Amino acid sequence: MSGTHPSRRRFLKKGAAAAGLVAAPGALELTGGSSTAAAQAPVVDNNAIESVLYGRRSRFVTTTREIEGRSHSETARIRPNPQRPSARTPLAELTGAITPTSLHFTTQHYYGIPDINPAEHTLRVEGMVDRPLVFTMDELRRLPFVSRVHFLECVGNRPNPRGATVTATHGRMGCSEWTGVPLSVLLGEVGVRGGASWIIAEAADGGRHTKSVPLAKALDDVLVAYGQNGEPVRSDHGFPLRLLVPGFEGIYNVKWLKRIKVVDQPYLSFQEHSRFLTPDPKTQRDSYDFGPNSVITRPSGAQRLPAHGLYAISGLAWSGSGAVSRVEVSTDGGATYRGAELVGPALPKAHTRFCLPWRWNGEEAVLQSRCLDERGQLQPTEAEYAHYWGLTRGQLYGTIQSQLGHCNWIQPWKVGSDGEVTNGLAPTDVVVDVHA
Ligand SMILES: Nc1nc2c(c(=O)[nH]1)N[C@H]1C(S)=C(S)[C@@H](COP(=O)(O)O)O[C@H]1N2
Ligand SMILES: [Mo]
Repeated sequence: MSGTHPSRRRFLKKGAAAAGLVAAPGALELTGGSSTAAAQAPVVDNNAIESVLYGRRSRFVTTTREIEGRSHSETARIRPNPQRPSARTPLAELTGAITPTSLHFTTQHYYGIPDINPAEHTLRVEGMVDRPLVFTMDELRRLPFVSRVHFLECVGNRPNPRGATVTATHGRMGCSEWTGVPLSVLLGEVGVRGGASWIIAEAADGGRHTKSVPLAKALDDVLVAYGQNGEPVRSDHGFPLRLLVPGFEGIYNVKWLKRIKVVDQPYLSFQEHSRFLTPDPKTQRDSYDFGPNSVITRPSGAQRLPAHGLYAISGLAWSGSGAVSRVEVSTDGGATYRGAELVGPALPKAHTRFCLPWRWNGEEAVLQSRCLDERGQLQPTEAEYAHYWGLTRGQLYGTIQSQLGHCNWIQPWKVGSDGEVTNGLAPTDVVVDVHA
């Protein structure tokens, strides 16, 4: 059409040329073969404004979380919505003690991740108190706060003979620096009445995730957290507000927190009830702090030692009771142990990285670690754990994790003479694995 403006014609021409470049299959063939990863990788401009405004990792770093399979009960009443992306931390790929927020495991039990506007979000603190209060996010940020490094672990983590990788056996945990208001400060503002002994924390998600926490714990080290690793808590971790209950099972750490009620007894909330499929759900009520635990992340399952020589045996140790005081590593399946170096500070109820130099001579080896915490508790072997609780191996692996309690026994990794690393636990017929 003659009326078309020249600049518009130029624009269309340019656009067509650009589209041609993108679409032309011959363009890539000129480079001598289109099948290399570099040729196929999306072009990422490290100098693009978006990359500078919010940093990106190199395109050569591609580690992601691992999506959980369909591990929940199929019972509609308990798990009403299949659209709940949950994922594990890729432990073998990480260094240091802090889990990058983007790779920190996540669990959504009910209606998925809510989209909460912080300007409209409030936290109500009420119940057996002198002055019930409603805090806006701005009001919470005005208050004295702390930052603490703590691990967060789902009770679904369990050493598992069928777990091919450390992500499969232990990937339902992460460790962040959490920032927020100590719950004791909020409880001080509202004034807890005599006779109160528990709090109930309730979420804003459709499923109303609700947990009872002993008042003594609430006054001790529980946080109402709005910060994670220096940023606002991410949506999948509870934006804009979550409860952080250091050392307790993940399920206590109520995300999208909207209400705290001070009460005089624990509630059998829907969340609490749905976990316990035994006739008497109260039997597990008293399981709180995770025990001493550790796992080797490198070398670990599905990795391969390419040659004889010097290796760092490295992993994570943690305890729900306090700081890690010592980690020991065995290369002979537990016959002998040596003390590992603790890399970085051993903070209470936080992941602590350990490292031990080891020269592999090409012979079969069984690598395993054990943690001693500041309370003097030592991580048990599978046999010691089973003996202590009077369980058979079949029960250890055939029982839903949340009914067993805290599965903190030692996870061995076997190094073959070919360098292949596999699970060092003896095989079992049945493994029940529920992402609790
Ligand atoms: N509101 C709400 N809070 C929740 C859950 C949930 O489904 N809804 N899952 C709990 C469980 S079982 C775990 S293990 C942790 C996981 O926290 P994360 O997703 O930040 O890793 O959140 C807990 N808090
Ligand atoms: Mo969990």
